[in-house]
Amino acid sequence: MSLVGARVIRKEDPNLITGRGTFVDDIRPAGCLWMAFVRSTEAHATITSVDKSAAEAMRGVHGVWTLDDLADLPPLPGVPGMERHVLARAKARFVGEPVAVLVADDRYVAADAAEAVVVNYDPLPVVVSVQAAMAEGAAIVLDEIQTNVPFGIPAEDQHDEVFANAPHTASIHLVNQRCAPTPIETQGCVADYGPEGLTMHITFQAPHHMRNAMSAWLGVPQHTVRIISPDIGGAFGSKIVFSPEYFLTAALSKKLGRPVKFVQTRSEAMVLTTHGRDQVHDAEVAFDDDGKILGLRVNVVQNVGAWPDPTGMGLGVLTTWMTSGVYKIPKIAASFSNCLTNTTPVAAYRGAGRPEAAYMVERVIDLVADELGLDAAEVRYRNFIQFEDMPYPSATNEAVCYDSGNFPAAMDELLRLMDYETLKVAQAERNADLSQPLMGIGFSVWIEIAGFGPNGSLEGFGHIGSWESASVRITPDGNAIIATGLAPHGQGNDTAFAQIAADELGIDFEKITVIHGDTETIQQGIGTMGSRAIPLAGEGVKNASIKIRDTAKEIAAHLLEANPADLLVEADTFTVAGSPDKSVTWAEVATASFQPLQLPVGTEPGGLNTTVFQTAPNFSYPSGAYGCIVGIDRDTGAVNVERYVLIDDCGTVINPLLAEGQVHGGAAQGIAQALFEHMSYDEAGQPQTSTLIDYLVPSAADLPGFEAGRIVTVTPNNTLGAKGIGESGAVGAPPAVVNAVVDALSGFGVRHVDMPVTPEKVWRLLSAANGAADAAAT
Ligand code: MCN
Repeated sequence: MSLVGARVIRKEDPNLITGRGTFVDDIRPAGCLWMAFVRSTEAHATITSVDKSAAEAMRGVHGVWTLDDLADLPPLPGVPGMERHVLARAKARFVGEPVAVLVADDRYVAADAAEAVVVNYDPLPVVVSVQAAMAEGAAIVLDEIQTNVPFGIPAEDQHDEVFANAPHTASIHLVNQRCAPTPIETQGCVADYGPEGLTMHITFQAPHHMRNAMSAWLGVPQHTVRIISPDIGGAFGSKIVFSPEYFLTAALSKKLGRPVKFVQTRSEAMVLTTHGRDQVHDAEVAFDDDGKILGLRVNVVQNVGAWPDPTGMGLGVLTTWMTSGVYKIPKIAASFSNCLTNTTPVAAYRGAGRPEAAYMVERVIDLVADELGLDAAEVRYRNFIQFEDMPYPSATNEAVCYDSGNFPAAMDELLRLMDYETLKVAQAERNADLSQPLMGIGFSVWIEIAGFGPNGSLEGFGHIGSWESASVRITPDGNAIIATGLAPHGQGNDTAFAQIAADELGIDFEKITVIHGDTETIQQGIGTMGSRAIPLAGEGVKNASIKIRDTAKEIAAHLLEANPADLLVEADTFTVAGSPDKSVTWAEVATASFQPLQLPVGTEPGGLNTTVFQTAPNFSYPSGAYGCIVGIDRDTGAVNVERYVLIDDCGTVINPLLAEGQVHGGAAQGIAQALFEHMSYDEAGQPQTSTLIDYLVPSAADLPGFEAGRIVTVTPNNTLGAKGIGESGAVGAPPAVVNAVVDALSGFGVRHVDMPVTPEKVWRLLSAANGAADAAAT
């Protein structure tokens, strides 16, 4: 029986749920010191003085440093010409930016010492919003570049004639608010710089990427830097950023000759860890009387915060690439600008640029339906790219070619599961009954880019390329060890990789161990980003397993005096087809592989060990159709998600249990973005939501029980036929919620509500509409 496609429970869990996981904060080397920051209380200010004397005099403090004291440290790897330093240089540019660092005996002394450092600031004008930062005469965030808009890509053609001649046009202004990634485990690291080099335990998604960058930054050979990403309690994209604290612990460990540790508190994480989203869209759509879209123009402004992070600078590229969504839009003009502000830097967050695109297109489709008085599902059907159109080159950019998908089929399945026709009748009844909550139905038919990245697309990323490494090694007792360069942090990839290998090797699933996350045991790797585990590393595991199996068959055939082509392998055993009594076990073959006299002539000993550097010819494009039903309290404006139906298409599913878990988690984040989460600042740049009291991550009670279905269109870009699914829920979920809310409120003349759709916003809209109705009646 094939394990690919089976609902296998997670290999990882017994360790984790019995408290045997090893997270960074569990690493406590002897003599370890603690690092703490003095962080800016001002959003934009000249640092006029830093008085370290009281802190330096405290017992247990080993040193206090500003950037001037660490002048030998180079800037961090980053965007050329705009590199950030490990500490603020002359000016503070956002609240929470590290101004000074200190090291003490333990975290309590370190925290007290940080309080004792006195920093004087001369405040400067602050820009928080992109509108303020782009205004004439706005305060400049980075003096060295003298502009707040360091990068952007304009549209080649605005398609004016399409818009001038279209029967209808409509426009919409959308704010995709700033979110904090908020994994359960905050960022942390333990650096131990000894005579033989640096060993670092770190919460990082791409250990090899960090090794390469760290060794270059320290100016030491790569093999003297060992990066270990142990168990990681979630990341959602935020642990791929070169945060200053990682580099400082290494530098200070080297300076002091002692291990140095830093683990963010939760409120530090809210301002130190990069944020996500924060885009403003102005979209204009041209369409005909039937609701067929003729053209789409969108201008995106990305708030990148106070320091441009390379992943943050690339978000607009991904958004503009995906502005066609699942629709045939003949003319697209998509442009973006990156804008600096006095806020925490913005970088990758689950979906990274694609949720913003999906949100824009799906709101635009509802806008068209609303303008023409058409059913929102019907307008989608009229514009879908068809199954026969695949592979489909999008009109957005020549790099974007959808590999596979069947959007009408996904929508059919969604409407069937929702029972749409019955729902519409129920909606009409409910909305006419003032004693019942208002009801709204919303859709999101979305597509995203996964499987980062195809040949060439990640070149330059840590000075390597666009692949993932997968090694398979058979031990003499017939067990298999799989090692991948991909370092997961909650996805359950060990289980999925073992399923793939078990099918190819014919070795029992329980006898397969997966390792990752240590640059000493795994020589090269890229890491986790852009839902690439299965399309890249999974495909690599498959190909490495096939290679090993074929070599093993040669040895088994030699031992059995049979033809390798006649051998079958299953249940840990090679048998000769038609002669089941002639067999040899994997353990016997693996043992023989180390015994030269047992091997066929010309076979080297130790050969059941191979590494594949797996590439892909293209991205994979998962897609889906989501439907949401909301109930809105007419008195308070509170939105209740009554049902959420998810139809996903990630091609071949390796493990439905894990794939559904991934979608549930992502959809929870997407629904939370739609209704609850907003990392907000006041006009002085002070964060208003830097604790989990103010920043509303959802609890299980805030979420519906998900109803999940699936369609399968395989990708031609790997032999598994599998696309990534790790970000799908987060990409697809928000628009269905907002579309449902606007649908519920449409009878009150409401055309749009920005996320998060708080009870207050809805209450104000209902009150305004009721007030207007009362005024009209008198
Ligand atoms: N899977 C499957 N069949 C497929 C594709 C995936 O069964 N065709 C299942 C596999 O079991 C696999 C898992 O889904 O283990 C995820 O695989 P994949 O979609 O290839 O994505 P990655 O492992 O590369 O995950 C990255 C993605 C990203 S980019 C973010 S951000 C993210 C996410 O996954 N952050 C997460 N999921 C997360 N899940 C947890 N628990 N924590 C995070 O921080």
